[in-house]
Amino acid sequence: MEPKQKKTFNPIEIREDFPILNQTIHRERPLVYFDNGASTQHPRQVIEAMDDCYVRTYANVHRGIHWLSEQSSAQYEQARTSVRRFINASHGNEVIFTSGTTGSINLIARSWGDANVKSGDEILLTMLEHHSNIVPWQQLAERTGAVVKFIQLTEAGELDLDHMHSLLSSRTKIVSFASVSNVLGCRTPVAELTAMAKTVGALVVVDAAQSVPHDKTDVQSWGADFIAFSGHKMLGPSGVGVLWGRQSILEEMQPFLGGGSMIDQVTTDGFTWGELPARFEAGTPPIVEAIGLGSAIEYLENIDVDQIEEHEQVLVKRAYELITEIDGAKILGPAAECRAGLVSFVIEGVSSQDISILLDQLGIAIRAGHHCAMPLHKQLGIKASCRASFYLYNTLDEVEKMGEALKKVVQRLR
Ligand code: 7TS
Repeated sequence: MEPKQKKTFNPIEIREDFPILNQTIHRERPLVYFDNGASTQHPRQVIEAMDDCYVRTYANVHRGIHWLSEQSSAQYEQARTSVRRFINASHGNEVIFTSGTTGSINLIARSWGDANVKSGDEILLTMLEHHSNIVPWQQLAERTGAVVKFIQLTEAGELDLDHMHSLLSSRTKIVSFASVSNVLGCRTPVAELTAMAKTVGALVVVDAAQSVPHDKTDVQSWGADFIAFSGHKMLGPSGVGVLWGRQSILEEMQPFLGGGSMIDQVTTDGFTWGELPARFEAGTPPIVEAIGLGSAIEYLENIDVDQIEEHEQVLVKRAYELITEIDGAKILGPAAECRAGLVSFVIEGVSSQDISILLDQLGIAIRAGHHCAMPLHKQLGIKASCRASFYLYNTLDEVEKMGEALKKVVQRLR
């Protein structure tokens, strides 16, 4: 189904689609949800699409020749088509459903990495990465004897492209980086980094978990070989995510999980693989979750991603101002103008954990901790930070509330 006429963007109207946001907690305080970097909430449309599948059309996919299986298989494949359209992939075969960003990156490390990476090869990451884009590569390095290297950040908190340049060599086999940092909120220049990596013939992987939900994604213009993202960060359910891979590379890759669906023939002597994308979707996939993700994409397509991005800019700019007014506050990462819709900060002499606990008592959900980016926190000389991360249903009024609450909380904790 092609997207309909886009709605005019209005966060107040949008909120009506999200039942979970319309509640009070902790002594009648309206819930303010600013933990969207971890996971987003679900509109009725997504809940209803999943519910409808369970109520009317659920069966396993690509197996039974019966009505229910045909219905659910068609809906599952429709979801793949929606993903393809949303990220501008050239073919549905390039869209593999996985369990999430973590599942996607592990798939690449196992399937492509084990076959192509040798002792002495180098895997280049950045200091911005989430553990999901570090540990699978460290595991690959342990298995193969490859070496993992990290591109450093500049004083301004951006990737140091000169350092990247100095690290690239004929030994660089893989370059993998986030398109948006889940801590600093900065966007990385994906096409430029990809072009640099390609000068030494490296495979390019983009961890797009924090950008696909918020920014327009065009995998063809990025020029990377793989991108990974998660359904639950873009209004969809948990348990489903996407690996987009260049078809010519996927065709050459061996599946890392074996089982049902991924084969063509199995005999007592061995097996032959199936076609794409089934080759990488062994076993029963997250059927209803993929259908939910398809519905989330249709919801986002009705709105216009550019407007979501603009709205988040307004919120982040105001949050930046309000946090900066607090004595001893330090915002991590670049200036408000060039960041995606999240802001991480520390406040001198006050524990991030305590801030988050007291904000929660006032109904405001933020995240405190290392946000699964321990190397970055270590580099910044801190153990933890607070993070407020926004999405299309958040309002300026909520940001003002957080600013006021933060002042009170810090006063109390000092
Ligand atoms: N990459 C980035 C950049 C992320 O932000 C996350 C999750 C992941 C990978 C992993 O995604 P998953 O769906 O496979 O778990 N980030 C966060 C976060 O910032 N807070 O909680 C989860």
